[in-house]
Amino acid sequence: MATLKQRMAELIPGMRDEIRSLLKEHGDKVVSEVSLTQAYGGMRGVKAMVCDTSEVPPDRGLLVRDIPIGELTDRLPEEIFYLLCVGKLPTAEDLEDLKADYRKRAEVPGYVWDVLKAMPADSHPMAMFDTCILVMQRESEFVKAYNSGVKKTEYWESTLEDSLNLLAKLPAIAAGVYRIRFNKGDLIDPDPNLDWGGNYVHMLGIDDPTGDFKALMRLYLTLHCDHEGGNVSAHATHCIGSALSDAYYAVSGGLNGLAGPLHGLANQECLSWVLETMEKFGGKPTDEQLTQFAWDTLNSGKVIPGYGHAVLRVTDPRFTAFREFGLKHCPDDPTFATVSKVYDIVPGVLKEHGKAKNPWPNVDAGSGSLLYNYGLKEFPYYTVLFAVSRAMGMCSQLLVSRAWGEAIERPKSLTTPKFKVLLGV
Ligand code: HAX
Repeated sequence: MATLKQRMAELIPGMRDEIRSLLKEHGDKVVSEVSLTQAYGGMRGVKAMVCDTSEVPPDRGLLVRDIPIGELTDRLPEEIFYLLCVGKLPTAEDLEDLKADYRKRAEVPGYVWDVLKAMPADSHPMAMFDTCILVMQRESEFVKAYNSGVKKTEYWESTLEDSLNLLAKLPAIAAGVYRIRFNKGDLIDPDPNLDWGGNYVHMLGIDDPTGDFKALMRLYLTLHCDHEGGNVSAHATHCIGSALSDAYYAVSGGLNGLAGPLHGLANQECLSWVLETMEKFGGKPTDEQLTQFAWDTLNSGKVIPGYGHAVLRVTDPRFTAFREFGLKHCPDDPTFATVSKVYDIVPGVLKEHGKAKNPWPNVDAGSGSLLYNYGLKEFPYYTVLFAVSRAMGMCSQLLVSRAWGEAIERPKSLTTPKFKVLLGV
């Protein structure tokens, strides 16, 4: 941790100065206007938040600290967390340091397993995962620091401690959720020689003789790391954190938002939609069959999971990265082949349907078929993988906000009659 903390300590004073002088000189300037449609429409497009870790230009997709995600696909998730926090990729030495630090912090408190085992057998894996994070809140270093009266300018240091303690444990917790929820037998100890993503596969206990599943997991954890500040889970984490709730409260809360079907749960829904088509048509459907199935879904008032996006207006580069992985490693797998066919057909159907502003696939459209191919077949579990990764974005956003001392969130709401008065109607 020495180097990550050191690099952040070097960076933070300059960042604070920059923000302070920007606010001093330009604080009164208008950056966004809000229409009534936006107020009732999920605040879509309102520029009223700050996120310095990543950005999603609608025509390019995710940039992590200005680097397109497509250029980061061969990086380890550990490198991505460092990049999110510091704005630069780590040197080989910095990376080794962070990996060693994760190893030291990886042990999960025994009471977490007791809580997991006490949960009802049909609990959703996301509810189990989020509960584990929440139950560890008592470990918070931030709470101890806050209660002992540390200065506001130092809040980020104990937030970094909480973030690292939390992230280091997530693969073991997530794997534990899998093994307990799906009756896979005893928990598996981590392998100290493996990295964060590789260890996750090892602890899931799914055979990986070629190492390809570990490669997929590293890619998965890298691709889902962050997606700017306004999506439901990032915004929820940010909002909770702005009350100076610690990282355990904030990340657990944000992940509850990720568990919604319009957000991270879409990856489980997506695979089930693909499998449904295959079951209905006895394998990979024809173009006509799939077109009809897509229309039937839309006509029954449902969305086609994995397609559309609140911000993106092109094919998600994260979908493209998964697709390239699939084309390289399992082009003939029937589920992957069906996902490819869906990609050929569904954008045309959505365009003709005329509602979705973005007819193209998002990150969730293809990942499930790859997990399925490697033997991770329990798709209600898929959002947990997303959550392990997204916790990196949540923690880094929390750290950066705390480092420059962001204010508690408190936008103004109005009643419908008050809006009418405001508009003179
Ligand atoms: N299928 C059918 N209709 C769709 C659609 C889809 N895939 N995507 C959008 N629409 C519809 C919307 O439901 C909306 O209809 P109404 O006017 O009747 O409400 C209309 O098109 C306009 O929506 P939009 O402005 O294009 O999209 P939003 O910003 O409102 O919503 C969503 C973005 C991602 C929620 C939406 O595209 C959707 O529901 N997609 C399917 C679910 C999904 O894949 N979610 C995962 C997104 C990525 C993510 O966050 N992962 O975590």
